[in-house]
Amino acid sequence: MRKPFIIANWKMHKNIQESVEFIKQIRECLPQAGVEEVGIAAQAVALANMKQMVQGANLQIIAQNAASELVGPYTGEISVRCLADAGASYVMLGHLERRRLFHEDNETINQKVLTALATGLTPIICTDDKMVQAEINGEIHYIFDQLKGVFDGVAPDQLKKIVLSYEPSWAVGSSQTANPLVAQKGCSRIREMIAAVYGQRLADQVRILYGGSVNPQNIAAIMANPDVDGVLIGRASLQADHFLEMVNWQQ
Ligand code: 3PY
Repeated sequence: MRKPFIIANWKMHKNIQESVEFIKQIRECLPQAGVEEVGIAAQAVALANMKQMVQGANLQIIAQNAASELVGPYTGEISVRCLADAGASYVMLGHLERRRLFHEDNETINQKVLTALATGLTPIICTDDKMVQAEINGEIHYIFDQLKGVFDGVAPDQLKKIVLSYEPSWAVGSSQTANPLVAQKGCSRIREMIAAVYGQRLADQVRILYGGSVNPQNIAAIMANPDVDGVLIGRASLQADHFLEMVNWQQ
């Protein structure tokens, strides 16, 4: 049984005070940990303050990026060690905006994945829609290559813990309507790829989330798909009442 995982991706929107205030507003109204996992991916400097506010609530603190090296002369980078110290339990890696704006490639993301795993921080590996485009053009290989590169050196028992997400580029940071069928198709293709490389048993255990234009109106339809185990929410997660509506989508 894969537990649903609902994540707010705040990108670079909230400062420390706003992040803390948000947690104060929502922490009493979160679903039970047994029912669903909830997380917020915030700016690194806000994580420690946010962690202090969580106080036993069902809320994971998530970093949005990390350095690929564990320690060393990398001015301006933030290590997974520091993120873990600050209270992060997960780190998002390879988000479309990192790939598109900061030119991160599969090799870099793979290095970050291995470094995170080595320190006990669980990676949330983001992938985009190259698969769907390739499929339309009659080529369905690209996403397999992309994912294979990102998983290089990841052992099967490590894979079980990893979370994946599928975020079509046209839906990220846009107000386009997310399509539940596209969400299901993307997530199921990724699961097929995992099954091809790691076997069906492991593929059935890995959580695969959908990201892009999720909002209170469409979350239930997206979550109703058998291969969609959760969502990464951009803009619609910035308002506490909207986020609460979405984490309580089952009610
Ligand atoms: C979006 O919905 O814009 C996202 O980037 C989710 O990660």
